[in-house]
Amino acid sequence: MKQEFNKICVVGLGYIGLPTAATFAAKGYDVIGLEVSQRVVDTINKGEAHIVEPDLDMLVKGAVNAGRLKAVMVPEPADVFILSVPTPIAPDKNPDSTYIHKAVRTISQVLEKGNLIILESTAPVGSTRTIVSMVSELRKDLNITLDSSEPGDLHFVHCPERVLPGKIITELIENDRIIGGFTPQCAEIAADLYSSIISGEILITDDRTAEMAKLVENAYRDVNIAFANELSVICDEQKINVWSLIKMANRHPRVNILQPGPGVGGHCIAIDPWFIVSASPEKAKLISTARKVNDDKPHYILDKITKAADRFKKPVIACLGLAFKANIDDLRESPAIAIVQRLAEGGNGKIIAVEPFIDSLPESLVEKGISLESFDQALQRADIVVLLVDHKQFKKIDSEQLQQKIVIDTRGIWQ
Ligand code: SAJ
Repeated sequence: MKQEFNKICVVGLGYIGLPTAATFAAKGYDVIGLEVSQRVVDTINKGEAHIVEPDLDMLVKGAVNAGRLKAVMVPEPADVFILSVPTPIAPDKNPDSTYIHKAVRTISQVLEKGNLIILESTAPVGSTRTIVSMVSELRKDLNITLDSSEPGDLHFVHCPERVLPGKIITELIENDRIIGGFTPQCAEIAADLYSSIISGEILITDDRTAEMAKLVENAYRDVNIAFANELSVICDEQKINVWSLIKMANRHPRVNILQPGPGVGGHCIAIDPWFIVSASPEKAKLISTARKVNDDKPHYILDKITKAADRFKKPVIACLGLAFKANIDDLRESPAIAIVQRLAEGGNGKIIAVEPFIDSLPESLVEKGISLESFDQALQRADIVVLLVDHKQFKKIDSEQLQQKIVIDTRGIWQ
């Protein structure tokens, strides 16, 4: 079924929302981005991106200059609403859908018959249906049926984002895309829209399967990283170099072990598996164990650093990298941040952080007496060098710079 969509409203201009908004704008749609942060709105309306992501700056600049992308703080009517707001977990590890619900209440005021509402945020199974029932409560003037076999005035789908930070623009266009419709007709309409921006294949299903598919993809990766992390701890105990071991094991045609690290960070892999555990706590045994293995890894690394620091009176410890993974500026849920913070709290000497992708440290680290220094400066001063993120800037190093220092390389880049 063909439906004409011209104006798109993207709710939440973060790591997913902004690239999505700019990509639709580049294809000729009129796009407005609804944001709660004045700073983000101002930055985007100047034609700049507030996050570091390859090619994003150029895309945003082009879209804003062409008058196709505008950031706003007050909702306006549109043909399509794409929700890309955060879905964190609460301290008790249950999903926190507050931002989705807030976004739904906001857009409800301006929804019109024929609108397509797309949930792109990763969300617990059942979230799309909750949105349908929320809108049906909030807009009694529209015909919104909770029976997915009957068509209503609005169309609802879940189309999970699946892009990898650091490659967002490429993957946004090239990845296959799952579209789960509240009704088959909803999915068809959304597929028509996405086919105008993506070159990957569109896979159509129902909303609940689409929600679960996204959670499963990230849980699968988490379990596999947990295997690598557990292996690294076992190998430490058995005095085996885990990096050479993995390289060799991976030469088997059906073995592909991932890389150990200081823990799993970011707003996705470390969070989404809990949505499955929260819904099926008795059944999701492997998924929940993997989460615990990965969550334990920063403590293990911290312990290693503390033991090394005990050999000095007041050691200078250089911690290389704060982002949750290589070559991005995203510090959300970063194991490196957790390690550096706890190190400082433990009074383990002078802590220097090196993070080439940021200009200033978060206040929470400054308060703990941590300073941000250049790579060279930090190497000169350090007694202990801890490599936490495999940023490209850290890969080239003169081995002499590490002589006389205790080196803890959590990513295996200097092996
Ligand atoms: N990590 C390791 N070892 C590895 C791979 C990753 O320790 O071998 C760590 C990273 O350092 C990082 C964390 O895991 O701390 C997550 O990094 P990642 O690159 O695996 O994933 P994200 O969080 O950047 O993006 C993931 C992707 N999901 C999958 O690959 C299944 C992406 O496609 C999703 O769109 C994204 O989550 C999301 O938004 O859900």
